[in-house]
Amino acid sequence: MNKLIITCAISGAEVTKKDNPFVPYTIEETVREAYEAYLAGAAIIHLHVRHDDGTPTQSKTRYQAVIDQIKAKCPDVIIQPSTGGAVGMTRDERLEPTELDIEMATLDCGTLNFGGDQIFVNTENDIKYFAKIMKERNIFPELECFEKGHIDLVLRLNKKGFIHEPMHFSFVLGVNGGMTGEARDFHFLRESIPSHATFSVAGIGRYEFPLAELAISYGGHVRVGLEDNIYIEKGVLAEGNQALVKKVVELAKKYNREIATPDEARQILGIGGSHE
Ligand code: KMH
Ligand code: ZN
Repeated sequence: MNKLIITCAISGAEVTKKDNPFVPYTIEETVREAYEAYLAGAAIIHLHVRHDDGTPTQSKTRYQAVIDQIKAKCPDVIIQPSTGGAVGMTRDERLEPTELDIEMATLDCGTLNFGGDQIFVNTENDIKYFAKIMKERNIFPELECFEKGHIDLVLRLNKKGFIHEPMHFSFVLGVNGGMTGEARDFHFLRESIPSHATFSVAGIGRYEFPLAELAISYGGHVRVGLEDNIYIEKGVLAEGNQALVKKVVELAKKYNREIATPDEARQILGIGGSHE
């Protein structure tokens, strides 16, 4: 089977040190978490940055400082800044990290409730705009889909020429307001994308490892990390992102999936090639 690309979502914008003290805020903490995840086998670091007090920010200056230090420790790792940011941020704020010299970023492909009164807004025009900017800046988008309707929208926008090949989907399942991450959901989504497209799963909370195992067994790729799940097992907090990545590496052994290096991940996804 193809090699397994592991992405580590080291911090996110919502989870806090109160939830798990290993959630990184400072530049030093963020670099440490990224490097440890890389050492364990993560080819891609999905990156959000925070101010030192934990407040999420999309400041390109902050991103640049973090990226420079991560790259100094592991130059080959793929850094994937978030363009989702945090709920309530403006389009331009969210797009700030795309002004940097980056090769990949997330592209959120639909609106959804995000718990309580929160709505994570990604209108059709937002998606077209984000896709256009990423294309112009030669940034490979990871297509974040939180439910089936988001995939349908991506496929429509692909047909109309707003979203380009090669398409790499991320099924983010288990958000309070999005689709659950049961096996039937996984199969429904996997069968809804073109056979030549690649996909990764990001299971939120208790869905993280069951979905990871399903994706591994069906040739997909996996995202784990404190952004998505703070526990290494039921009721036991993960002592950092590295532990979560190591658990995926162990699962991969069971299915004889080797772990992709960052350069192998670039090849599998088609990053850096000429995009149609
Ligand atoms: N923090 C969420 C509102 C992404 O990184 O692209 C959005 C998010 C998705 O985390
Ligand atoms: Zn994110």
